[in-house]
Amino acid sequence: MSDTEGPIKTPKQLLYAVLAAFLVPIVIIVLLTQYVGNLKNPSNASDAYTEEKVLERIAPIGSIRTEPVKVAAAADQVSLSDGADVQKANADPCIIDISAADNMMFNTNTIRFDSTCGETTLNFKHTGKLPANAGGHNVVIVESQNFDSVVSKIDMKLGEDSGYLPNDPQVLAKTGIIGGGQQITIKINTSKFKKGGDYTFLCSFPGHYSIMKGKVLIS
Ligand SMILES: [Cu+2]
Repeated sequence: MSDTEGPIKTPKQLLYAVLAAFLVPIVIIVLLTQYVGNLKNPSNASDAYTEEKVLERIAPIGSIRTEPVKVAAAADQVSLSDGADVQKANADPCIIDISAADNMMFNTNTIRFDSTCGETTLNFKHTGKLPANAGGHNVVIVESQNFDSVVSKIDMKLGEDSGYLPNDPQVLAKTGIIGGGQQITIKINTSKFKKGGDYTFLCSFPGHYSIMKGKVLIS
């Protein structure tokens, strides 16, 4: 008869069965709690949508910095006076960056040619907004003693690309006239400039040269 009454046959077995009936559910609950707690933690899943984490995930894989930005930054650092500093900002002494804005001023009063360069690259940028035919600028280099003679030859009929100047031996170098936002580059053979000579750069847009001018130093 007692065989059919189940597995518990002694008081000791009954005691274990009762204890197990309490302890097993408690152990299961504790384990479940830990399992759910761990779901939150691995790799900080709960932080996945913080601003920092989102920005980290959508961060661009690279960025591009264009050269004009760098030129503008270099020009901003120097004030209006010292060409040597303009070139110091540009590591290569054979490259000269110079600019002018709608206020009819170059960003420097001095540019410096290094006679050992042979050929110097001159980058000129119009940082203003006026179009070339209304407020264009350029860079012309002359011997200072020929300044008046050269500006007397300015003639708008010659066109913007000529800098409104004829091809004249007194014009040692010139760029075309450019408008706001434009940039122009010329190569200048600096071997024809004498060390210690007196040279001037100017803008040959009619009326500008009286204030848009500066010294070219040859070192
Ligand atoms: Cu000008």
